[in-house]
Amino acid sequence: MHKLTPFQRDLQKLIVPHRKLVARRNRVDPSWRNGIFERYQYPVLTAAHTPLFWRFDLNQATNPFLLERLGINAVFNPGAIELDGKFYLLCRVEGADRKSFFAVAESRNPVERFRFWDYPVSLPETDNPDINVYDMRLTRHADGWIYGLFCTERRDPSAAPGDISGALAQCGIARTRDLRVWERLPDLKSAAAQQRNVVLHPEFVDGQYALYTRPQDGFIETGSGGGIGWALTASMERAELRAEQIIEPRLYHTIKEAKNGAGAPPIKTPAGWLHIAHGVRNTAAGLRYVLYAFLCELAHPERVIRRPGGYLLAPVGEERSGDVSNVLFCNGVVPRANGELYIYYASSDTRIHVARTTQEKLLDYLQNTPEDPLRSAACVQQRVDLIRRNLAFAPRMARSAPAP
Ligand code: M1P
Repeated sequence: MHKLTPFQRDLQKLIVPHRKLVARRNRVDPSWRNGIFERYQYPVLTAAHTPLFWRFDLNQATNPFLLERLGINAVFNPGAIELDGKFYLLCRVEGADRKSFFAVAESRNPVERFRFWDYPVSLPETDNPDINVYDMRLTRHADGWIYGLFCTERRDPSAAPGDISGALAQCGIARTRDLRVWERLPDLKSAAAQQRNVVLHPEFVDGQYALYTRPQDGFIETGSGGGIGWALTASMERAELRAEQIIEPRLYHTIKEAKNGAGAPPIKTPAGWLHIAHGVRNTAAGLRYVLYAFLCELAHPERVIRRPGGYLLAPVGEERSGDVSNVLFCNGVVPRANGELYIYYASSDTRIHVARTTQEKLLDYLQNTPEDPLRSAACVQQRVDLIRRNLAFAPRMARSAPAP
């Protein structure tokens, strides 16, 4: 039998586990139960899922030690879409060099076996080249295009000479029919110094394109201003916002105290537009990002009509740690014709997971979860009301305090 050379043996040691990882089945995590959504045992994509031929030079003549030449650091924050019965994740892939780029992974199954296309997305640049691009939201718009709105970051031209981290974040815009060929359009023009987490509404509103925004001034990390904004533009080919109205503000001592941002494009349901967004608060250990949901009126997508208190999804287990720990982020949800919803979310800027629910359950959650009453005493009252109702209904559940 033909004996493998040491190089071939080393290559096999890469190929075999990689194949196994990409083909791995994913099951519902039986240890999680809140009735609202199901978690899955494994992440759907990680840096280790990226093709070996993106990372290694596989030619023994030019790479005798089979060294990794272009490492991948993380795969996270994907836009998501279903096309002709297949599921596509437009991932933020971060190289070992810190630059992010976009790459498509596809699967026939929404929870497992995602495989990257051979090449990442070749995103055309504008006259002002992006330094970093990330977090694309995919919107299948009523005009027939699939739009990708993403964050484009460039060095702040007004930064002091010694300041090499001052950056300007703006909304980049591209569109496609097939996720393969992309047409780059001019960046969004708005009055805000910083603009991230911009999401395109899927339908025309008053004959115009409607955008969820996050206008901020000043320093990129928290800035001032913020809240989820709403604005209209006549064209996406020269998208320009005149006025932005904050429709979903930040609030003191809530999960969205420091920042919030629109996530996936909203989902149209009979009860309204369903949003999954992220909220950020400060902790002694740094910022904590969680996902939350709200519902907007069908005829007036700028009017929030339901705001369940607290978070929908927060990091648990391995989700808690990574490059930026204590972060969940979502910019892609796939609604299915049968009412299922697949929420793709990233944990700690490192890997991608999926949660499964249904439109019916999420609407129940949105319509019957009480709002955050904003004070401890009022929160206790909310819980006491629930306990009372439960114990009247099921008195045998009561556990009185042990006698002193
Ligand atoms: O590191 C957490 C997230 O921080 C930014 O999100 P936001 O603008 O809402 O603070 C983005 O860089 C995002 O990609 C990242 O996951």
